[in-house]
Amino acid sequence: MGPMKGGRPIMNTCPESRSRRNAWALALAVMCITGTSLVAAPRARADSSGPVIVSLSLSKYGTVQTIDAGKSAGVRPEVVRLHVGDSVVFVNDDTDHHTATALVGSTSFIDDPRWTDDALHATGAIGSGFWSTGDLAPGQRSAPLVAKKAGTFLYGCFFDYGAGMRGEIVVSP
Ligand SMILES: [Cu+2]
Repeated sequence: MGPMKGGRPIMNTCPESRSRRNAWALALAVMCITGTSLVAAPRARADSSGPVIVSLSLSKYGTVQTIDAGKSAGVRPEVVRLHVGDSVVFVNDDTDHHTATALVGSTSFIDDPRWTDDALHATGAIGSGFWSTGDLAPGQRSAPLVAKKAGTFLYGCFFDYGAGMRGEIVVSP
């Protein structure tokens, strides 16, 4: 196991669910012995990890933080850790429009990302060149952006980059 994904608690180690599983195993054994058929047994999803959520809000997270790539504000968490194949969803939790848009090829928050209006349209995937959530209205969620490649990928908001609205995505294999 690598680092924990998205800070989700690991659910399958709690003693209660383990004893419940044991009860199921016992019930199954009894049914096998008695020939009872098993109808629509509830099954846990094999992969319960959903997308990692990043909240965008300059009004909520206006305080500037310093991360590896430079100064960051308006995103939580400022640094997201994923594995290849995981996805991230950006949620606009603000009263203004925002984007999360790739700083392609940058290892630090450069002064001018030289974005065009392409940033306002949802496109791409993390680790394969340019990507953007597109323009997210207040309350809007982005489509899931899939991490395609290991590496460190920076992004910022098309509208508020100058105000420090920037974040970092670290993808491990
Ligand atoms: Cu913004």
